[in-house]
Amino acid sequence: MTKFLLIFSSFFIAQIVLADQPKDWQLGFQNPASDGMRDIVNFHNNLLLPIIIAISVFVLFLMLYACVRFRASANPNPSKRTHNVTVEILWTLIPCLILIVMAVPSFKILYKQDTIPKADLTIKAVGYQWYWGYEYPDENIIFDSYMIEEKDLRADQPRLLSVDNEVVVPVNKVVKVLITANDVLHAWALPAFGVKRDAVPGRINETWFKAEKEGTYYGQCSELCGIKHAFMPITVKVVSDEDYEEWLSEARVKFAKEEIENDKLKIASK
Ligand SMILES: [Cu+2]
Repeated sequence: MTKFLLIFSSFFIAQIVLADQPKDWQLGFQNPASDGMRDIVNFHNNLLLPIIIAISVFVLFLMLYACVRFRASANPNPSKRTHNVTVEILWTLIPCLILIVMAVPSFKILYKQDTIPKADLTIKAVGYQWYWGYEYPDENIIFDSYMIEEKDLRADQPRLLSVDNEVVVPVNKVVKVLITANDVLHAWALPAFGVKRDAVPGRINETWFKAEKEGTYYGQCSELCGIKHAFMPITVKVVSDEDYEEWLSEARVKFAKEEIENDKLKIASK
């Protein structure tokens, strides 16, 4: 019994520690890593779930009650009634009220997500068939982010979610994400931050997040975009300010925008 409890509790502890990616047999959301996602989880757990459970239980009760109470043997002469004004008003009004009760907090969350606070840094994500390209416009950094093939994965890298070049952002900073696409519709989505925006060719969408704890977070393209739609994951590494500065200084050299463009020009002129 103790052994069972140990295994059982370690399962939950593991869930808390490695909370940034989908798990086998997972139920519900990933653990939130931003304020926005916490709002979504609270809305779902404290309002939607109780309403869903109450309605399901009520409907089940009605069905069972009707089956027993109005069964043919107990009710040889069936009622001929077709209308009942009171019941009709009630079953229109009550669902309307339930919808209003749900809509108010839901809109609050939507508007909160929509107002972008003053950004500490901006990144641009561009969807391609089938990988993501990233730009740090203020730092002159540009790079592509491809999924790592299964055979090349390290032991700590999750399958279908790891990429060669991760997006790196500092912890507790407002990150504004500009999202667009270069060919077809894609969507940049990161469940732990509560972020999902369509990437539309010829148009720039905006969203934001403020990651509250360091770690690696995984997301996927969430708009059916072609045959390799499932193979263009998103990996965001949230690091301390010092680590971010260190990464920046390396990335400014490794992913320098001008140099890449000059190289392209050189190749074109040859
Ligand atoms: Cu896509």
